[in-house]
Amino acid sequence: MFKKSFVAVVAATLALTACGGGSDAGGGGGSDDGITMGFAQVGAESGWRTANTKSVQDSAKEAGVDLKFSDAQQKQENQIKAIRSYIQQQVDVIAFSPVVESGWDTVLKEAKDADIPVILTDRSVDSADTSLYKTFLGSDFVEEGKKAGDWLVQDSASTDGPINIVELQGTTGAAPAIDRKEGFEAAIAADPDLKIVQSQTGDFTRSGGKQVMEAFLKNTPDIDVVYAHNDDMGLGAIEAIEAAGKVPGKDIKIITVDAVKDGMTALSEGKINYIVECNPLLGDQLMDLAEKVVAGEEVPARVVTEESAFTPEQAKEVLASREY
Ligand code: GYE
Repeated sequence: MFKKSFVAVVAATLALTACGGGSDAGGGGGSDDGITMGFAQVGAESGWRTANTKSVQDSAKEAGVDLKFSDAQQKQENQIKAIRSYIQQQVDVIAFSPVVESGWDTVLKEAKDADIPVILTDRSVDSADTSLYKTFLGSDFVEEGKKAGDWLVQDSASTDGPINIVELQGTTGAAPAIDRKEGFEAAIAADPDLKIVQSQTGDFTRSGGKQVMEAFLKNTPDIDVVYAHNDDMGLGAIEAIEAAGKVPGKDIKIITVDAVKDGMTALSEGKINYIVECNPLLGDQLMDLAEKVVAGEEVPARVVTEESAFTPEQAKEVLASREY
């Protein structure tokens, strides 16, 4: 305890000294000169991720936040390394989007012991000790899965007989994969005709979605619906379906999550039937939370992103003005 506060005092003194040396604003301490954020990104696996990275980088620039950015290539060990290096560099705040939910307690404790606040963005962790991070900013993935399932229940209300669904799951162990599955399953339970006959991970990538869909098409007769946990896997599935001589959106219906431009284009062409939106533009809210957390202000423990969903007609309307 003593040691911890001593380290904190020394760190604060160093920070103030650094401020006094180079700044014109001077005085007051705190964040006059902008804060330093270490951001450990998941990777570059999807269109959503690319838009999210750009949003974080643009917002940091605008807010005068000195951003240290790393790309973990979808590997937890790379993210842990990045976080440890941010701790060593004594950044003011660490933000990250955990590739999987489990296994973070040790490194989060290290950050806490170094008095560096952590913000979870986009994806969450399953740590029982919620004091290990200040807040979680991102979507309600269970809700997204529910919206996808609800649409299917409605869409198939007038159809008789079994409807065979194949599911392309996101990265195994990732919060959006776990939650989008859970929400979807809960919603389709309303109609006993709706059955998931195959379910496998495509790792949130286009190539993963294509590969898994090719296998499904070979080994599973009578596929009626694809539920893909993101647009990219759905777009990969479209390629596989077309290569097998079938018409995506007609012979096999497709539901995805994200609503990035490529997904919305396929939706407007009728190749995808429904997209549940997941908003990647979290940068501004993240910088705002970071500044508050560093200043020692209270922030809500959970900040949920607002989102909608799109039909092909709605996609046609908004496509031209879509930012990402
Ligand atoms: O849906 C997917 C990306 O965590 C919400 O990750 C994010 C997901 C997003 O790879 O496209």
